[in-house]
Amino acid sequence: MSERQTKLTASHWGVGLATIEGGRVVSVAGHPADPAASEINANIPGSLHGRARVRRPAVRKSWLAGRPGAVPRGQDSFVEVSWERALDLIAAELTRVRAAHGNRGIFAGSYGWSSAGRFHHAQSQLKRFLNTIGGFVRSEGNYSYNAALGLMPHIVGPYRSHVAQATRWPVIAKHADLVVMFGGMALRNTQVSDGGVSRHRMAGNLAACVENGVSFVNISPLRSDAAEVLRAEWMPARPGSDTALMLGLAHTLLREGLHDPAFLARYTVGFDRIEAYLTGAADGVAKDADWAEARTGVAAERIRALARRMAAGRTMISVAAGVQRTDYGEQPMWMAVTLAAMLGQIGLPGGGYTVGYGVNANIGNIERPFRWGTISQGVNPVTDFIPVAMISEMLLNPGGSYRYQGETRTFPEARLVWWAGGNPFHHHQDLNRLHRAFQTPDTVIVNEVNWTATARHADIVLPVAAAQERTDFGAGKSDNALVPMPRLVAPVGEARVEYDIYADLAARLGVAEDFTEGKTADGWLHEIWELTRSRGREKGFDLPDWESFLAGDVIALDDPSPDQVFLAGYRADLEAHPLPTPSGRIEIFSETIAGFDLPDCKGHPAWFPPRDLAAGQGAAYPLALLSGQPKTRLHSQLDNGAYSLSHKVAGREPVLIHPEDAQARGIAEGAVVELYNARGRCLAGARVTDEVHPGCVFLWTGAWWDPDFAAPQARDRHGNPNVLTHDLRTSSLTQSPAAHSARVEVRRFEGTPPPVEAHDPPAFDAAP
Ligand SMILES: Nc1nc2c(c(=O)[nH]1)N[C@H]1C(S)=C(S)[C@@H](COP(=O)(O)OP(=O)(O)OC[C@H]3O[C@@H](n4cnc5c(=O)[nH]c(N)nc54)[C@H](O)[C@@H]3O)O[C@H]1N2
Ligand SMILES: Nc1nc2c(c(=O)[nH]1)N[C@H]1C(S)=C(S)[C@@H](COP(=O)(O)OP(=O)(O)OC[C@H]3O[C@@H](n4cnc5c(=O)[nH]c(N)nc54)[C@H](O)[C@@H]3O)O[C@H]1N2
Ligand SMILES: [Mo]
Repeated sequence: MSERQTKLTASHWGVGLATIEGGRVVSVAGHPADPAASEINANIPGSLHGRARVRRPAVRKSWLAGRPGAVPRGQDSFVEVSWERALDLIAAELTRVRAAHGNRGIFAGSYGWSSAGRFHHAQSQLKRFLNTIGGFVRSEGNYSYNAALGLMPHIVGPYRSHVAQATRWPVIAKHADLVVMFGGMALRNTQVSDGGVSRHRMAGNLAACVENGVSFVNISPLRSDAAEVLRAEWMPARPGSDTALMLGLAHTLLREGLHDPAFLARYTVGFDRIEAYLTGAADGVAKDADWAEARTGVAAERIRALARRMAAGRTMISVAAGVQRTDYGEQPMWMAVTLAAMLGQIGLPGGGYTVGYGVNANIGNIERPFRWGTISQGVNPVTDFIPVAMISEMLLNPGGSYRYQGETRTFPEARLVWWAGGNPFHHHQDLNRLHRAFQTPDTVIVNEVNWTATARHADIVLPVAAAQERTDFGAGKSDNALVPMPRLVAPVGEARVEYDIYADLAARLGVAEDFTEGKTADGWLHEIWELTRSRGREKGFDLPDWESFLAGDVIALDDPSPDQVFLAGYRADLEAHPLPTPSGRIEIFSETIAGFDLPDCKGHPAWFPPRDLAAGQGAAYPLALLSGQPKTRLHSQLDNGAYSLSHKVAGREPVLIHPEDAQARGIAEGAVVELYNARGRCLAGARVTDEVHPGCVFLWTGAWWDPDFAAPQARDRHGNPNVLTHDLRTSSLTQSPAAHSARVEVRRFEGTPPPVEAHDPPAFDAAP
């Protein structure tokens, strides 16, 4: 009989208790101390030991044969090779590209979440390695809240630190009367936090708000973006129309004298400009509630009533990150800040605004008490970067120019692309365009656990150990706990720990000592733990030594500021605590942004209709496509696990469609449907539900892209929304992804639907 063991493991969705038997992980349960453990854990066994694992290094057949263009990337077969051969090929290619093009020819932005674990962080390891040989072109920002990262410093201050300073939910429970949620506050998203989450507190904290009589309004196309316990009033507005709705609210406050002129005068600059825009003095159009009704579909009387309610008590305005992942996504945030300033409650407990509640498990619930130890990525001598969502632009337009933060910049020419820990063929928009873009480099290298669509677009694929196959420790970027991550099982096939791969490559390139500093992975773990321990000691925490920690349980530390109120210091004394903006105040009008003279972002918040609608696509493609984060997995990770598979419909990703829209198209629950527009098409399984607003369809992100290159528009058989989304950015201010703004039409799929092949490995061939 094989031995049965239980060990801890950490992931972005929480602490798991894994049962190991016969060298396999057979189940993963939540930690008993977690009040709302995530079911995503149930995906781990099936995915970890699944058919899709990359088991041996593999090289694309045409590339290996020296005819790289013979078959397009993503459509070619692979030849498995030894580690020696794969690393020799990479070392030779790195040397060639650096000699011919310099390190500016290497693009290794490598955006993606990879896995939890302080040391074996895929991106950090790759970047550290490349920095020892002269660096690489990086990417800036993220797909999550890029417009916030780019806009907020101009108008209030740095976004990341402001999110860390978000008012705590227990404070809201105690002081707020009303929470107005643009984009809702989806509990499904609060399963996750970057780097890990030890306890899921959000559901409990929201329940406490309701017990204390706080009311919630859910302004979102999806009713379930508000947890049922909130008994929220649902006020669905047309996707992409939040700025218009907020302008209508602001106009009502102004006209009825419900705003706070004293607050505006003392704490903000530029209110006169938005006032002129609201009244129509600036452009002849009053942005009143009737004007807003025409753009949002929300009745003018409802808008007026909400404005009065917001002014009558303590109101928290919340904007979900999803709302800024839209065309002109900077505007609803800027307008939310303006609206909160008009109410005059910024800096008061339970009042003001927050962009990002619900974006992860910890915002407003907990913070880390100090910075955990980490491995240095070294110094990158290449200063070039691209905004993260311009990957296709860069690959298709080398040398081309673009605007970003007021600058005019030039795309570098990427000859070698290296991705470790991300899945652009899940995360980027307009995948058919990305497929074309990925044909342009000389060489693509991908380190992967699984045969994702991105791995299939590589010339060289390196099989890497999954998080459960290596020893590490977990510590979330916004969490208060340290989690031992002992290795649970040996890596499958020939998969290796990435640190060891780079150490071997560094030796081939003569920089072994620079990369390893003479240490093994285990040596680094000791060092990073000691660094964490000493930082803890400075804050009065007494942490055990590495061996005791690794053998023990989760260590939870105290919340550094449980009573936190966002911008309370600024409100109390703005001379002592000015904001880090040019004026030191909240900038309702920004001279800086106005000075950039951009067509798609003015000096004050303004209304721009969504692009596809403005371009007249509304008639051909009458449905708004929303593509939020999936409840059953993290992005594309673990899509081949049991929990994710259990929610598929007819073997495909479910698409939520309102009964009226379904009936008009003859679509029944459970049917296979085809979603299409000018950019692409995909199959999905119909879930007919009034949870989604009429005129909107909702397709979760993360179903592994399964293109059928023989079908029109390389039809995806599985239901990946990014074959339908456009990859235009929010605006030329921040160049952020705008995935939530797309239009589609849906029809019943006639005939026998083709099988989904995305969870199988690609075709393998003998050496050419
Ligand atoms: N349409 C649409 N698109 C979206 C979004 C949306 O709302 N709508 N959301 C966007 C957002 S917010 C985000 S953050 C992105 C997420 O996009 P990604 O972060 O790229 O998505 P993941 O599926 O988490 O990809 C991580 C990959 O890393 C691999 N991996 C895991 N561990 C390791 C490791 O240790 N080493 C290596 N080398 N690989 C590893 C996994 O197998 C997986 O393929 O998607 C974006 N895309
Ligand atoms: N289970 C799970 N949790 C996750 C993740 C995951 O993959 N799985 N990913 C994590 C990551 S990386 C991130 S960045 C966060 C993302 O967190 P969010 O950005 O908050 O999540 P989304 O699901 O993209 O969007 C939230 C909601 O916004 C609504 N919405 C979309 N467009 C509009 C609009 O124009 N107006 C209004 N009012 N509402 C709109 C949609 O109904 C959607 O459900 O989630 C994190 N949490
Ligand atoms: Mo994200």
